[in-house]
Amino acid sequence: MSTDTPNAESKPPKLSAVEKIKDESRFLLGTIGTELVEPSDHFNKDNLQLLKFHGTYQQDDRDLRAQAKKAGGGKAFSMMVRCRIPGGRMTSDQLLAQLDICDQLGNATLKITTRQTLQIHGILKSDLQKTIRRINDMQLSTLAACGDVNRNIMCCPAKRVGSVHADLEKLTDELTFALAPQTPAYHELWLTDDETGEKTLQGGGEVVEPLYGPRYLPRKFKIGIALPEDNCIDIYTQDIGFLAVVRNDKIIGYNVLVGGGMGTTPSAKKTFPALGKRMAFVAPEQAVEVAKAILKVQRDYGNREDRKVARMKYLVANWGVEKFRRAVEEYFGGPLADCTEDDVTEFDDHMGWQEQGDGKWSYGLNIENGRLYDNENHQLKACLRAICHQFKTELRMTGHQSIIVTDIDPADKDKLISIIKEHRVPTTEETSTVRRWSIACVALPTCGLAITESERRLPTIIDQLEQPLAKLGLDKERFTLRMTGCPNGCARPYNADLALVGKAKDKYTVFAGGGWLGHRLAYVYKDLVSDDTVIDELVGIFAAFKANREGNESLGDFCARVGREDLETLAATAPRP
Ligand code: SRM
Ligand code: SF4
Repeated sequence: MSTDTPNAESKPPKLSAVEKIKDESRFLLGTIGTELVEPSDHFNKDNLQLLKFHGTYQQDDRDLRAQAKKAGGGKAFSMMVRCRIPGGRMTSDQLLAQLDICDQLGNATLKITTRQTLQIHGILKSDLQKTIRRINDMQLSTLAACGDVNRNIMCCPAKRVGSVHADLEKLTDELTFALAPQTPAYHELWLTDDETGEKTLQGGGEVVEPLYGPRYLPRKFKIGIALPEDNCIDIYTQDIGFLAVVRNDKIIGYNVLVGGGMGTTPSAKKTFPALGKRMAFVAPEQAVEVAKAILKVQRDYGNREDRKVARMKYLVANWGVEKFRRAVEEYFGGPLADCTEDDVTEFDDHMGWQEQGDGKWSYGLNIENGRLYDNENHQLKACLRAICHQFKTELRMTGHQSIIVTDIDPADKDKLISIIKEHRVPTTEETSTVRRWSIACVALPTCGLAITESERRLPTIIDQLEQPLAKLGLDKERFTLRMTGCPNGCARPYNADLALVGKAKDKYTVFAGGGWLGHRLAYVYKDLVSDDTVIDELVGIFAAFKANREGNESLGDFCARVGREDLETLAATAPRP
């Protein structure tokens, strides 16, 4: 290490409680096996931390809490099970299997997440092993879907012929493989039959986790891979972003961004959302080793005492990107080149029909907030089942919680649309622009950290925005609208054109001035806006935009240009629709 790179050993460690749990867990085994065979309907505290690494969270239905308390009962516990589906790519059979699991063992819904994967809610503890096993039977995994490890890697989901997209997907798969935890605990807990439940770690050799070590990372870790003309995976919000540098239709390398992240705790000033910083250019064959080097820097120097500031973005912010890069170079074993000037220029959500370049077509179907369910209005699950049975093609999930059906012959395009319509699911073309470009996190009733509604509230907010937007002539205007039920930022609100972030009961912070390109942080427009005035606040912003925009500037660019105070004044005086 160079002299101005702090030495890992010089740090006197006063480990956080979670660090101790990881350290003593025998590589994530803990006593999960014993608890699994016990009749209790929930797991105890320490194992809850370890279960995350296996892709599952213990939750309770918060809608039922008060009722249960009144009746003298306890919480209605269940497990959320999240898959790891790199780049969101899955087969029709895999989606069909997930739909079966959610119907038979879960709460009959599936959630497409903001990181291109699937979550099942409402799994009983007694069905957990069966659920994880069935997911693995379909060649999917839940290992490292959550926890202090590298999570599901995001990659542009567009299906295109040619080396560019093939290389993006190859890198996604190589990174997934190279950064996967190696512990045999996952296999032993979920994929072997052992009636006793007592587990002792088998196999693994001397070094069970050569990359992570016994304490894994200080915190969760996220990677995204994008093209400059298509930042659909929000590269500036990732711990590591690989931005492809393309010359003559070939990827010649990647500009590597480090230290992005959204989560913040407003009461803790030391926390903040951050955009990734441009660190270095790497050749394609260096990318995996550089990712490993970055991960090792975070592993050895990231904060293990205070989980609030343990994400890599704080290390990058504390050191500055130059010093961080020098540490990466030391682990990598050589100097890295400077970034090229290539940066993000567009964001394609891949909705509607797109040509793949091989004579076939992909259709992006907008899924409102990623929730797949059937009700009296539409049969979304049944629709996807019918599509899977009919076409048996590959499906891809987007970072905006939607789904792309690939490999459709031109002759079958009408058939696909008629299946969608038969199930009364709105096609992308029938979906308003504001709805199409919106996303919301899960929040209530399953998320234990939710302060307000999000996924269940945003659709009705949009219902009330559609008419005013049309009256202002802004109904075709593209802007990202993102909502979260707390400041953790699971729908990446802090770089959107507009965002609502749950702050107190039925009160939101309104953010403005980010943008659909995702390369600028938004500012707090107004805090603690109550639910019954939030529509009025948003319509005020639209009216100000309509009356004062310059040329073709986007909503986010307009809000960033005028700034918070002027935006407030303009919103108060602009003619309302
Ligand atoms: Fe998230 C915690 C849901 C993407 C930042 N997130 C949670 C938990 C597990 C709540 C908990 O800790 O008890 C939520 C489970 C809710 C539920 O009922 O299912 C949850 N996060 C989600 C998902 C499902 C939202 C969605 O509706 O799609 C997303 C799953 C992604 C995946 O497939 O892996 C999800 N979470 C994100 C993102 C967006 C992203 O990664 O692109 C972020 C912001 C980016 C980032 O990481 O900085 C995000 N989630 C957080 C945080 C704040 C982390 C921080 O650095 O402060 C937490 C809380 C924590 O870790 O302490 C959190
Ligand atoms: Fe839960 Fe908050 Fe994430 Fe929404 S943003 S899913 S409320 S942790």
